[in-house]
Amino acid sequence: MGLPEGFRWGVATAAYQVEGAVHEDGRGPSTWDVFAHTPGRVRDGHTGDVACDHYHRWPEDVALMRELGVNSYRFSIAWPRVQPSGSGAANPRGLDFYDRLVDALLAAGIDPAVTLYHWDLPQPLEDAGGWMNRDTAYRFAEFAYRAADRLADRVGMWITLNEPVVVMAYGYAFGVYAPGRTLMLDALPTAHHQLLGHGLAVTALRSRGARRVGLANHYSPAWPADPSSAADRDAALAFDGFMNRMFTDPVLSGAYPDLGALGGPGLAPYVHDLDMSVIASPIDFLGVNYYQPTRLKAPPADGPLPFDMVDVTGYPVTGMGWPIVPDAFLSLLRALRGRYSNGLPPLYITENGCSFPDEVGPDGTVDDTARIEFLDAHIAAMRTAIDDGIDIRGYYAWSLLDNFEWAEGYHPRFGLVHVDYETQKRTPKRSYGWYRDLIAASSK
Ligand code: IFM
Repeated sequence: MGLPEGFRWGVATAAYQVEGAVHEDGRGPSTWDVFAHTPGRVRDGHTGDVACDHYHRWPEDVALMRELGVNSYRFSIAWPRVQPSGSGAANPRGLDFYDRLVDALLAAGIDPAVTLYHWDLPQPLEDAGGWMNRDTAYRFAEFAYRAADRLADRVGMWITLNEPVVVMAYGYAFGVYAPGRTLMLDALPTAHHQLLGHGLAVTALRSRGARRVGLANHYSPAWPADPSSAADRDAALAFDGFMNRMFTDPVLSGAYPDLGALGGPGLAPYVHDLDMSVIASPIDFLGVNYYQPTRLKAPPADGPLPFDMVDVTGYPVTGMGWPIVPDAFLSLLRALRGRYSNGLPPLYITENGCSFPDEVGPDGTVDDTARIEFLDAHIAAMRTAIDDGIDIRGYYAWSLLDNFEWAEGYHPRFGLVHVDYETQKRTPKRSYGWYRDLIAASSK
């Protein structure tokens, strides 16, 4: 079976990871500016201050995308550019940047797909409690309104949140990402407040004419370490609820999954009347970010969580050490369809990709055969899912450019295009040419 009509082949980035220019045109500080500038938080003290300088070099980057042949670019809008203090009137100069970018993309035949929240919370909102504070959900909807007010006439696709589970877990529970809080299970309210922000933003976006609205979740198939062990199977189920269901069930079916395994009262104390119906506002698509499966075993009796993660062995790994398992991607897509059946909206693969320690060779090329193999196998898995009748309408490779990989700084290289951070020279890797040919062939 072929791809659906109008299938989107894209590439993705996020503001803090590529833009740089953190002090320009009235941008305020975000949690990631503060976190990255705190000694010991990011490997080798790297920060997003300059990143890929996409804020200035976007014309070159749009030209790279046009040459690549993608018909969509997924990027995020930095909230602290639009509302430097996190609320109030929009900063027009901040929005001007995205306005220019959107126009240039459209002129190049590339449809913009905008993410509103890819983790760069304005620091003044964090100072007021961040996502632990219910009010942040309302501030987020206000930001969504202002962004759409300026751009919804030209932006066809809006993604409210990117991977809210990562914000909750890495940002507020374990403290390895901004804002670096270590609340463990007390971080749960950040799940509800992000989802409430999503639901409120859906309405705000539509009120300004946004045509297609959804969110992008991170999914990881949960494998019991020993499938014959009931305790390991319970651990995998608990992880599945936490990772794969907590941010999807409420949106698609209006209720949280059973979080009893986490102990305590779960999310009930934070849910106000009508919240669940706001969160379940109909969406037009679900964004799926997939990288790897996770293996779980029962935790020790005094463990803080109802699961322990163990290495997935027996597979090749990426530069991050992540196991490469395209079959798990296919089973994830089938599981989503099985779980939500008719309630599942069309899917877009909003992120999929891998890092490797790519280097420019003496002949000036970057031979990233391993990335080509990764992408080839995962795209094949997606095509099998489409053949199965799963409604998948687009695939965005993560990422267009090598970029700031959060707590790992610039060490991992996820791009189809190599970036020399000393000179900002862009060098398309072999995978760029491979993806270009794939897109051209599938468009015939
Ligand atoms: O770089 C990140 C991105 O910001 C969110 N999804 C996972 C990617 C790779 O870790």
